[in-house]
Amino acid sequence: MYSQALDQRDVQRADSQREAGESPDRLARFQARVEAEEKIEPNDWMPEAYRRTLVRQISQHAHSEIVGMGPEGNWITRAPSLRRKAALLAKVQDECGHGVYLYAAAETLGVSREELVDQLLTGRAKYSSIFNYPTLSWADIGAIGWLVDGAAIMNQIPLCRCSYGPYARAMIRVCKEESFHQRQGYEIMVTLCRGTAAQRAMAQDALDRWWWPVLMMFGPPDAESQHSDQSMRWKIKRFTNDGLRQKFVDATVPQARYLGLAIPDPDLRFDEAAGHWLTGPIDWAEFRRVLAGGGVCNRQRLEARRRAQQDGAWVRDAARAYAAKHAAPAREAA
Ligand code: BYC
Repeated sequence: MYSQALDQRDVQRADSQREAGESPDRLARFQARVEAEEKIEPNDWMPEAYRRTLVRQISQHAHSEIVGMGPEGNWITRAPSLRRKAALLAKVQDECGHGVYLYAAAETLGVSREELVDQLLTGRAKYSSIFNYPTLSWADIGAIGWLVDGAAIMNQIPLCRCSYGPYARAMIRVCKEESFHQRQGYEIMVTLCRGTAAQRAMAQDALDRWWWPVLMMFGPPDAESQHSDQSMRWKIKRFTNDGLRQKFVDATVPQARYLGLAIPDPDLRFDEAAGHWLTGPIDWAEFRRVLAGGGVCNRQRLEARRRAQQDGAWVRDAARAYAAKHAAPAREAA
């Protein structure tokens, strides 16, 4: 622990030394490249704060994909048919793949995957609030695909144009797969809504529980978002949190109506002049509570990751031993 604290101080010292060497000229040249829509690549010069912002966002995104496998993975053995099981299995595997691309993109910024995973397991890094809610019924798998992946696509399509090349390129493939995820979820909802009264009630119950947490996925309101302004200037983010949330609401309300489901918001109304669906107030106290560890499943989700880390220790040891064994003859031959 003590040596870890020292290492952390060393890292912070190195960061501020790098920051001190950032001349206004260099910063202006960097900003001009961003504004000209040039992609910033790993070996290019970049301000330390830009690098830190990307490591934070990309790694939290990676953690979300990995933690996000848990709530759905829970239903693989209980999927109602072989077809549903195969689709869900493929979706959960895709999410693991997304986590891996994203960790690789973060590593291009000079931070190791081990350090990033350690930040998650020690509670220093966040993951999406949405994965701290439980999956209580099969309809939740439909609602997650439709709403959670729908929100993810809304957020991630603009990230395909992020100024940092490796993140933008990873997002292109991720978004293609997310689109399949969203459709498999919506198809589950369509099937349930065309089914028995009990199936329709199950679909409505899932929408009732997931609607508000999904709106919170887009992050705090713009007025309270600490990072949005700077991330927009750097073209890491292309839209604000509220802007994306509104696009999602506008796209999703008609989908709920097609399903014959009611959005659980008595204040929801269409503003003719603005051409937008306006929601009632979001309970930001709940969002803060979940971020602070007080959600229904926070503890369970982190415990699952810690257990996976422990259970995988022998695989990492074996891989290291294998690499060392093969490196020695190669060194001798050289
Ligand atoms: N949950 O200044 P702000 C998926 C934090 S994966 C937790 O607006 P920013 C999927 C934020 O990190 C979904 N924390 O921040 C996977 C910051 O705290 P720190 C994940 C949140 O970064 C499997 C503080 O609040 N998607 O879809 O400008 C199956 C202030 O916020 C949340 C991504 O990660 C939240 N919801 O904007 C199915 C996309 N919101 O870091 C689906 C990439 C905010 O200072 N990330 N915070 O300690 C982003 O686009 C942005 O990071 C956010 C937040 C829009 C999320």
